[in-house]
Amino acid sequence: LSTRYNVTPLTPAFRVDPQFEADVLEGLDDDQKHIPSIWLYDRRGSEIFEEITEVAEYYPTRTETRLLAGLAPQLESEIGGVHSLIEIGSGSSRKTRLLLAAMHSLARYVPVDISADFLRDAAAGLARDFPGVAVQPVVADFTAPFALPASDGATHDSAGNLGFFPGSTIGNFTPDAAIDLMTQLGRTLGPRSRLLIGVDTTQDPALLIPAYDDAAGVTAEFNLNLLDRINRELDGDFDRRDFRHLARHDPQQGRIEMHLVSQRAHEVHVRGRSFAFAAGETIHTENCYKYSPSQFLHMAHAAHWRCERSWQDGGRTGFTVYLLR
Ligand code: AVJ
Repeated sequence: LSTRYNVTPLTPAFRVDPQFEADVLEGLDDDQKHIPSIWLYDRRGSEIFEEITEVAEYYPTRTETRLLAGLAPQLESEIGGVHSLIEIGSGSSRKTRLLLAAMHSLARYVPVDISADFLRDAAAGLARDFPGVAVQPVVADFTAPFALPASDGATHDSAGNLGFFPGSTIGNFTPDAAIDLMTQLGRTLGPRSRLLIGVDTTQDPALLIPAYDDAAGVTAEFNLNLLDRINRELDGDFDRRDFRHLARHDPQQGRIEMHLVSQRAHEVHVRGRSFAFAAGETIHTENCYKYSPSQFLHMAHAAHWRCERSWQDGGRTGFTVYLLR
């Protein structure tokens, strides 16, 4: 692909990401062992997450896709022209295709993702299918400030920037971290930009538990892949048979937690350091907050965004897509 690629050099698989190592060693040393959920998304993890989105019990993707299909035809006139679509945590960019197909003023698409090789493939596919749109992928941990690549041709006004943050990925952030992230996105996207963001809201355990612990075990596989990744990249000796996937709902905090539960007392080694596990002890690997509309709007306001429109699922999930300005 010969388009203006603004891609940081891809990290070869054999090179250890120093932040991954630091996060794992530090997290395994804590009283409640934990590893930031961002590390679930190596190439294999991103692939398994794609499988999750097709699992019958996992309702968010299907619900949001339906909402996006409905709102996509109105979006451009609602906003009054979009120059750049910037997707935060783009993954496969599957849902983005709905927007790209409906937006005729769009000049470029900037997918931002942590999984470099997964991103490169997704970007290449989109560039092929939407030849009129410049695709400029950015490999970045979007939780840290990142710069938009320079758009070539005439510089455009940031009012033409539309951020796209679907999938309820905002749910991976605590309320304070979500406010920080949305504030930072506002700075990155610029004055008078918009943000289209999907937020899951339900606290119904009957929906949530199966969605995060599906019968086919795809989510369990997603979670356990983290142990394989540590073994592969950090000389770990985890035996995945010693751990079980757990999804638990915390109604107080309004979130689903994913854990890996040690099945017996044993020791594990990572980078030459040893970590003791008691039977039943867990590694906390992900939080998925389910923010109600009032909670979410409160956070958005704190991050200096205003809601222009929202589209809510009429069914049990209450999943909502917001257009913020
Ligand atoms: C990608 C963070 C939106 O929280 O639903 C799915 C991740 N984890 N199943 C979610 C996830 C387990 C997903 N997000």
